Amino acid sequence: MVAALNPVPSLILRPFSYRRRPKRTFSVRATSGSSSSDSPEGTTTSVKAKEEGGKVGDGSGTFAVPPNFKPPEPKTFGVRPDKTGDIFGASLALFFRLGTGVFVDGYSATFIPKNEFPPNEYALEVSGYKVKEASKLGPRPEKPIDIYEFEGCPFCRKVREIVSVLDIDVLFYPCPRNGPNFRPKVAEMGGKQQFPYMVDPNTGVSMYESDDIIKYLVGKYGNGNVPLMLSLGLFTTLTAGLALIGRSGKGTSYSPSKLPPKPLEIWAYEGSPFCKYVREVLVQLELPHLQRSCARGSPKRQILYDETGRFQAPYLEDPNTGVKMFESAEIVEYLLATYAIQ
Ligand SMILES: N[C@@H](CCC(=O)N[C@@H](CS)C(=O)NCC(=O)O)C(=O)O
Repeated sequence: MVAALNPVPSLILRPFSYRRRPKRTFSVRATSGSSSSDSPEGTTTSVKAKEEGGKVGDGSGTFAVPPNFKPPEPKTFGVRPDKTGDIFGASLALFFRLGTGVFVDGYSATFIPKNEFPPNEYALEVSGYKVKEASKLGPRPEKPIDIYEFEGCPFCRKVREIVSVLDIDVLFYPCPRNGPNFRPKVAEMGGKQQFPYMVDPNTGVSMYESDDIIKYLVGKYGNGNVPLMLSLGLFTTLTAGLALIGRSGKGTSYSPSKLPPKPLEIWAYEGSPFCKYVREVLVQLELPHLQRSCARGSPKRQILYDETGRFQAPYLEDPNTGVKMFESAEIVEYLLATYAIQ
């Protein structure tokens, strides 16, 4: 059977309110035959999933929580001892990219004595002080931007950095090498397999070329200025490439997986090594995921705080199983147990 995955972000992700969570509105239909093109507003997000062991993208929605699954206790800035090398490798990116993707545009921080800080408000705590963080956001996209890319690609990294800097939410369609679903979809939409590829369902604009995507996004959803570290041409691309060496190609090639009917949701940002470690596996398994970008200074940190009683990234919400969890190492184990074809 050939199945069609029809994520229709335009239906579900109506205006992002930073107080109220948008309703998840992806619908997937399993059909035999060609992919559907009847998504409202003409967005080209339907995908013809290729069969792989009869399991890829069957749209059945029968994904179960792994046996004995228990969400782990969150440990902010804690590294599980067996993951020290992985997190260290992922942290090297911060050095090469001078922290680009850690802070939202126009970031500022105010130190307030702990006892003067309002309760129930998110803040980083630093030796007796609460750090109130803020940023300056541009116009907000009503619907998340679709980006087709893969983790181990320097050009894609540049675009992921600007996404975090602008604090915009993105529906990522992973395109690892040999990925059966979204690589062919990009060729179908744009004419060639080149990554990153962006589709903005708010304007109907779609494009290749990382520098063009960056300029488009800062023009539309920022203050029009490309941050210095993303404006240095070859130097930017070289350092974005060096940022990947600590993970030696992780998140580049496809591992056989079951394609779920609904995109996963991940609270994450490019500057976090813990998030990077998780995204590598989301990409490797070709799992579409809606990133709720939440770099330092993002007002969305308060939303997660209100929902869970804390802020910590990454945080995974899987609408296919109902699982919600913190902790990068356990998130990776969960993803492999639920979606990898062994
Ligand atoms: N043990 C956690 C650590 C995650 C973590 O500490 N993430 C940082 C971002 S790199 C965070 O959320 N810090 C809290 C904050 O920024 O307020 C994991 O492996 O996921």
